Amino acid sequence: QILEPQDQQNLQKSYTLKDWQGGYESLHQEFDYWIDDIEGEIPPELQGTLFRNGPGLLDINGQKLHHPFDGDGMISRITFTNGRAHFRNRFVTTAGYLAEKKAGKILYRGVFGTQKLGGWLANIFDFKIKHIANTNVIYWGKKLLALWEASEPYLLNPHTLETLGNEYFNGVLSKGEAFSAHPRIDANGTLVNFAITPGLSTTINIFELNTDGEITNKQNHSVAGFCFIHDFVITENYCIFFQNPVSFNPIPFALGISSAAQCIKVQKNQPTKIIIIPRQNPTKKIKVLETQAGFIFHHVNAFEVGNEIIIDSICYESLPEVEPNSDYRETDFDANSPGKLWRFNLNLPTNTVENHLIDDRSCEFPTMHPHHVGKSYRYLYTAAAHKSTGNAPLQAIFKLDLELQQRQLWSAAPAGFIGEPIFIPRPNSQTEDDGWLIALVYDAEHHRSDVVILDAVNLEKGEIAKLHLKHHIPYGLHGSFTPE
Ligand code: 3ON
Ligand code: FE
Repeated sequence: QILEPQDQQNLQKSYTLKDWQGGYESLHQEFDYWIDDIEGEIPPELQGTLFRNGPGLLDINGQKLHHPFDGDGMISRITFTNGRAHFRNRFVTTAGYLAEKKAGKILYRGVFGTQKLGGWLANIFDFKIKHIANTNVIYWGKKLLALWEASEPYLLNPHTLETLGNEYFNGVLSKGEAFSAHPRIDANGTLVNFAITPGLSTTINIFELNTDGEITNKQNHSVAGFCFIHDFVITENYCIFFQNPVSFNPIPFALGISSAAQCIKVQKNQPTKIIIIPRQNPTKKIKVLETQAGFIFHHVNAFEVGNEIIIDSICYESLPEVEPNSDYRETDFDANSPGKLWRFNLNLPTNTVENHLIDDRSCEFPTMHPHHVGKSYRYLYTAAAHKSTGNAPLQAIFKLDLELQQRQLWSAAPAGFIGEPIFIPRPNSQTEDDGWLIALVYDAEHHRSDVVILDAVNLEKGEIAKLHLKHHIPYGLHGSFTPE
């Protein structure tokens, strides 16, 4: 059979597995320098600091972690000032990080499959999981906080990135209490966050923090069944949670055979429960609607229109395998289902949900204008695959105009691999997409990372500036920008 040229192109991959794997090497060194290897020009109006978090170590003294989500949190800080940029990175010195560094071996079980050496016998009945701080980092109320959803935040010095201890918000959190890695800041400048304490029934806590970084309100709710909820959305009046259709069998975890997350199985044909909790007036009842959504890690945004709530989310048909004997470095992208953007329309009077696919492209780490959180919005940005269909590593930034259904793509393929983009509004901007997108791009050709700055109005004109770091940064999770 003779293939048409476009089919041949489609068969060709935009990446090699070997190039992609390079971004999963540990970074041991802690750096502190002005970036001087720059292509293009840093916009002088771009002033402030970008903080990023993610696993910095993918092994402990050569013993490989089973999954990147088990890696110790490392904070990177890029400060933009008067057209220059400064880089610094530092590990969050959690108790577990320090103990394993000293011992030179894995001492704890990780949530996503990392085990102590010695097989199940070495892990049986060990329920102590390692508390890491690798998922997000926010600067709020003059506090720099490293977040991980299963326990309390770590407080860091925003300049030196030194770990100062845990943050309990004047005793509102108790020791070991969860505080999620996905806070949302509403239009009034209130930070809203949640916490999940799973069990046979699950507790959902909702926190509101003022701009001084104090918790001013804490609600508790109990919902039926086990929950794995990584992210949520807010609107003016509601907090909304998608209870993924999963079952949890803790026995293999107790017996030392597998980790907690490996005991979670997606129940493909079960509905997702959408839990709608009023933000004010807690006497108003919680509403639970049902839909078919597969598995969700991240939402983009939500907003109310009349009696409807509209929510945009990234949905997977199933969870990627984290099986005990698998190696994430050998991921067969074609065998996993891609994350795709869906819109959910919740009709509150009729208790019905409609959903539709927004775009077929594989994507993850969505973002948008910070002032439109919980409100209607027009532009969505996300890391995405280079090609418009199929599952592949994130190599591109995709912009969607939800109003005019227009799309733009900036791609770093074949040797570039991308993490979460952050949208930074231009000071005094008048339109929603007037600003910059900044992302870390792992360049496999030079085994180093670049800080890439794009004009969010037009991604396709190419990068405004590309800042070459002296080293790579392992693929990260989330981060945030502060104009301070
Ligand atoms: O038994 C419970 C179950 C459970 C899963 C107890 C629990 C609370 C300890 C728990 C813990 C959950 C945790 C710690 C989740 C952490 C998640 C995390 C660190 C990251 C999630 C990232 C999500 C995505 C979609 C990343 C995508 C990355 C790429 C596409 C490639 O770079
Ligand atoms: Fe996340």
